[in-house]
Amino acid sequence: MAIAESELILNDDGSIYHLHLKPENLAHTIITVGDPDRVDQVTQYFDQVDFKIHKREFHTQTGIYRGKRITVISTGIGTDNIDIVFNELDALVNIDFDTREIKKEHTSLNIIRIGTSGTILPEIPLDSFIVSETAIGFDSLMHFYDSAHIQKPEISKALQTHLNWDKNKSVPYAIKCSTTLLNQMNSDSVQKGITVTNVGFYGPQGRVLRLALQDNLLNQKLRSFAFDTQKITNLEMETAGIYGMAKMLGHKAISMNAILANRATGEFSTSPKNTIDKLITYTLEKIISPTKS
Ligand code: R1P
Repeated sequence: MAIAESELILNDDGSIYHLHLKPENLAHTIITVGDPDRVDQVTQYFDQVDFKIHKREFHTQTGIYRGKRITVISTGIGTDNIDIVFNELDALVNIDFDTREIKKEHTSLNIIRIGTSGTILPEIPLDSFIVSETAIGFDSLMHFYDSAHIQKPEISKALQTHLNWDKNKSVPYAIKCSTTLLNQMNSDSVQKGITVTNVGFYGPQGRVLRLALQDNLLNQKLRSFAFDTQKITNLEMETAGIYGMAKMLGHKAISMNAILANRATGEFSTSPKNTIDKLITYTLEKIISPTKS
């Protein structure tokens, strides 16, 4: 059945509503970044860039890195944007824009986030890299979808008990990364961890400027939580949404985090751009390296 014009909105030029992309503009390997300016920071390493567009916070470039076609897209901040980006990326490959029907053959995308993040563990060094093996969402995005089958409720339940979670907050959801992409991106220079995805940067991540918090001990309790010996390593704002949307839609996703802040020691990186650059070149090399099983 054709999807109505109000549900799948296409622009006059045939591109998808927010991202302003047409199917031919998209590679099947996609790097997402939060900051629109980081798109150029990634594609500066490409051999060629064949396509560029920007609309709102969604900047996209598609080009070739060492023979591999890659699209780099900025999502802006937060899982509300991830809902838009992932639905539209999926529509670009899995919905026929002429008939507005779901294609019979499913196309799976490989999606890699290159983002910044803060650690809550004092022993994790500034400027190091964390790959999110598990993401726990403190936002509510997954609760609007039929998503129980992709969640890990045992992790979420253990965390809610440990945190004495306030019932007015959204129930945390836990989702695993793609094992294939984890194996591809992992190395001795990257630490695996559990990433918490927050609904804000300040209060929701325990930062106090002028406002009092509902739970002053949140980060302290997050620090003492462990599931199967794995600890919560870092906080950011997109990964759980990315993992959830990718799993539900049949895509592979992995989140790479450059640790710019240590929330336990109060330190912030003195060379954030350099650290992000290193994570970008690391990730690009891993993308073109042969896949381990
Ligand atoms: C907050 O400053 C932003 O930085 C982190 C958070 O997830 C949030 O989007 O990631 P990016 O640097 O990729 O945007």
